[in-house]
Amino acid sequence: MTKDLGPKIPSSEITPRDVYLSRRRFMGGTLAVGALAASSAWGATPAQALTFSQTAFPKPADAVTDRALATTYNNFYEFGTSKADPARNAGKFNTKPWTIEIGGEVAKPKTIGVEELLKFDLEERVYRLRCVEAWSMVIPWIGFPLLKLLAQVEPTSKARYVKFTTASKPDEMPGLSYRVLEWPYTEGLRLDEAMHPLTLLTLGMYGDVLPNQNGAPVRIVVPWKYGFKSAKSIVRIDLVADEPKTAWNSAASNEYGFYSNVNPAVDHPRWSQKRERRLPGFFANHDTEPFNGYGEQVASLYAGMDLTKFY
Ligand SMILES: Nc1nc2c(c(=O)[nH]1)N[C@H]1C(S)=C(S)[C@@H](COP(=O)(O)O)O[C@H]1N2
Ligand SMILES: [Mo]
Repeated sequence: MTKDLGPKIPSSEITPRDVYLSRRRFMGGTLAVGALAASSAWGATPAQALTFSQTAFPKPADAVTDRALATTYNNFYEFGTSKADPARNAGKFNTKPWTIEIGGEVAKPKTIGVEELLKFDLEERVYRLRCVEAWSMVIPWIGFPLLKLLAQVEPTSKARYVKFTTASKPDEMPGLSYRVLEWPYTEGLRLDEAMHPLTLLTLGMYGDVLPNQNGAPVRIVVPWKYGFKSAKSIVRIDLVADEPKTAWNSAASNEYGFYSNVNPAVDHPRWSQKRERRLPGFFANHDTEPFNGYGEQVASLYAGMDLTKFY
């Protein structure tokens, strides 16, 4: 089923693979990169390798972003608003034990621990992450399609949206003292978006569990949407009838729509979305692609919708 889910990347963007990928190809099979990460100069979380399978999931031709960058240049406002803050301030964030409560319009509400989530078939997905601020990275995430978890709770016929609520631990998250957003950070998807096989419930990256600054222990990654839709450190998932309020949409609905599909044709009111800065570059160096390059897989979800109105 996942065979033809890869993004369309023009061959002009093909760059030599970085060390990570060549090492990976060399090792093959189940990865054992724990040792690689154990030298963790790249973040506060001790590295802990995950076991996952090499799936047929196609990799984009883009070079994978250096893990040191992906774990030190973050948006996670609960730990501060500058890009370096999360890696600096997330060291005290305690993610053990951790459970997600799933409820709302479901036949079988449940509470599930991270240990249980780790027992799903984990796979690696190399996805572009495109921030609404017009920068992007390419990250090897590890997780499983959210739909597998949602199927277990049996959404009722009233369930049309999914709301994600994330952690709010004032003693461990210094950013919560600043009312830059309504806390806890919340996000939402339409049910069919949440059930799309590209939507990944994510437990790791670069072969290891998620570092705190990247949303430990569990986040989602929705690769065709701006990065803020990918809520970090999730504690609750509710199936709901109506479009839920979300943190960024509540803060400035004219700037951050509910859908927030990556769309070069719809500018942010304060800047263009036509191009993006693939980090570590300093200048816009890539054209932004509709749906972040995943249009073939997801455009049909929006058939007939005016995406300038539902931005
Ligand atoms: N709880 C929470 N989740 C969040 C955010 C946040 O501030 N708080 N920032 C979002 C934004 S704007 C982006 S671009 C991505 C960044 O993920 P990364 O740091 O793993 O690259 O996380 C998203 N998820
Ligand atoms: Mo973002």
